[in-house]
Amino acid sequence: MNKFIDVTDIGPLDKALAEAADIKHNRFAYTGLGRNRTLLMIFFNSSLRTRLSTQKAAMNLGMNVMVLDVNQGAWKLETERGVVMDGDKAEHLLEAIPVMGSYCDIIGVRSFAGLKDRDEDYEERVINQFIRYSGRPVFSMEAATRHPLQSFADLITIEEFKTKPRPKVVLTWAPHPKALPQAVANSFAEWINATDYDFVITHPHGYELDPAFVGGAHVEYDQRRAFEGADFIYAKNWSAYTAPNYGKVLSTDRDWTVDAAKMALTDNARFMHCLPVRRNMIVTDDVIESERSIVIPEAANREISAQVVIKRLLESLPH
Ligand code: AN0
Ligand code: CP
Repeated sequence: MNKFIDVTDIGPLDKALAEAADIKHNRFAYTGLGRNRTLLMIFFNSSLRTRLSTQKAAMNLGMNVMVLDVNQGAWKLETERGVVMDGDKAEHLLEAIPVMGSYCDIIGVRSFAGLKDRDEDYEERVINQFIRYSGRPVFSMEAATRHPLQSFADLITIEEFKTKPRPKVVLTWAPHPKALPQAVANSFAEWINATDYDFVITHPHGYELDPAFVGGAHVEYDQRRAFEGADFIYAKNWSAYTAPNYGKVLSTDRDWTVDAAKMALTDNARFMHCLPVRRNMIVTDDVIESERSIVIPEAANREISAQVVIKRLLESLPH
């Protein structure tokens, strides 16, 4: 594996899940693999979990880790080619990327969607430029349209907590005051569609996701109906995908907030969210604090998904 951008990069999911289970029980079995290897983590956007879990995963593998917050202390970067750079941006990404590549062996990149130009976001320009110009294996720490380390951790978590072979998994939109990317929802759909689970997506009209990610999932506009008999409720907000509303907040209707009355419609479902979560917008205090909530073990599994991915990237490096 020499990049990790989407579900296809990880190969067969049963193998990846078995490797995750092995690593979870033997976190320090591969400390020799990362010796004298350096991970560079580049953040164009904020993070708590991704930053800490990915650094921890790399340290478990014996790596050295460098973290760059592009917006704090680095030169402002131009990303468009052909621009006359007479504004506030002092450096071009096309120089910055190979320079950064020269100091490390593996690069992780976080770069969210701009939510202004759909084509630009869905072309994944920033992470693709890293792949093309860094000369290093690159992995996504959430790019414009996907968050695969999150989805992999979500899948590990569902496998750990499921009580039937084919659980009913429901991805539900929930309200949020600010425009958020579709990345977490897209990626979750992409990974769950790669399993044989019963998969339902529910959202208000206007919040349809890219059909390429929805795939064969059942889309149910009535949230309460979607919740019936569910084993896992996965809540997430996203902004509109469909033109002409791309990147817009169309609703903050708290009738879509996940609460105890809706959870009572499920088959005693587990509650999941990638975090950070806005309480009493996305989910009520009592639901996220209930014993059915697995948001903390879900977040803990980010260390495991990252370690599988970094281990495989290390194994791909020339000796
Ligand atoms: C981001 C998002 O929705 O993509 C990161 C989630 C992991 N969330 C926020 O910006 C609140
Ligand atoms: N779930 C997730 O990626 O969290 P952070 O944005 O805090 O990294």
